[in-house]
Amino acid sequence: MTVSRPTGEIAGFPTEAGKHARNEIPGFSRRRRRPHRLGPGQSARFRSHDSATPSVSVVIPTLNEAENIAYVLHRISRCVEETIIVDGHSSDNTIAIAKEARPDVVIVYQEGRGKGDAISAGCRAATGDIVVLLDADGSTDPAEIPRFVVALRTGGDFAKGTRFMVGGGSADITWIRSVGNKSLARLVNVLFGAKFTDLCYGYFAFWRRCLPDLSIDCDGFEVEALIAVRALRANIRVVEVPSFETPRLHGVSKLSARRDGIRIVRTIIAEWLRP
Ligand SMILES: Nc1nc2c(ncn2[C@@H]2O[C@H](COP(=O)(O)OP(=O)(O)OP(=O)(O)O)[C@@H](O)[C@H]2O)c(=O)[nH]1
Ligand SMILES: [Mg+2]
Repeated sequence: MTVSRPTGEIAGFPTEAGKHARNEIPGFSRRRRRPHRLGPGQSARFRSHDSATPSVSVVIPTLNEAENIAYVLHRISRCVEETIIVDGHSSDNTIAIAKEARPDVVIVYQEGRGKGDAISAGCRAATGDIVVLLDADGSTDPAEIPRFVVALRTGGDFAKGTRFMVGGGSADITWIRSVGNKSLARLVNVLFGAKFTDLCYGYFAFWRRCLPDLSIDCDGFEVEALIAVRALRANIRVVEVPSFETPRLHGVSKLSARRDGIRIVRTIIAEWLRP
């Protein structure tokens, strides 16, 4: 993986900051709590070791998204400290357009293949207190980033976007994918005693100090399920955040419902069997 920061410096990874990421986090410890959602009116809590003004890194995996990436980058608030795109060997001019749209964008050149590998690389390159993941196809609106940040600042460790709770929705999901996604969420809920309303959705955020717990080590579209299940297994506090998904602006999906559905089931079962 190679990281290109806007200074023009091209650095191999891990960086010094990345190597010491775990040490940077004072008071990091595993907590023994059952995951749950914040309820309406539940009081906001803030841990002393979480920065009062956390910095935010946005990580966006891209694979041939030249027609969409400028729209997405323009919608990211200037309040976001770091925007990273992780490119998976795009054969179009995604990177050039991204640099033009947002000159301060950090480019990570993915060495492996697949969305999971890209997210893993992007998270390792991120330096913000909070890491937000969203897609490059225009279906996940960066204007919703503050919702995720608020959910984390008011007690959540991992904020998972959901299209299936009040305030969320989708103008994109097909009937077959909706049924598949709900079945997979139910499988996770039964096996892990969770309450997810949505499993396979690429919009989520977490405190970067939780990255070691998530240990993202998969390649493909099973990445969202893997991260959600690892968050449950690590007993970090999971909250759901309503989000509205619009159809991708241009181009075609890289996901295959059948192939990736099977990979997701395998991932969930493997995590359940893992000691
Ligand atoms: N770096 C990288 N990004 C990828 C790869 N595969 C997909 N992506 C990106 O991951 C995001 C989600 O991929 P999509 O093809 O939109 O999949 P999806 O959102 O599940 O499917 P649709 O709802 O039909 O769009 C997009 O930003 C893609 O460009 C990959 O192998 N490498
Ligand atoms: Mg998409």
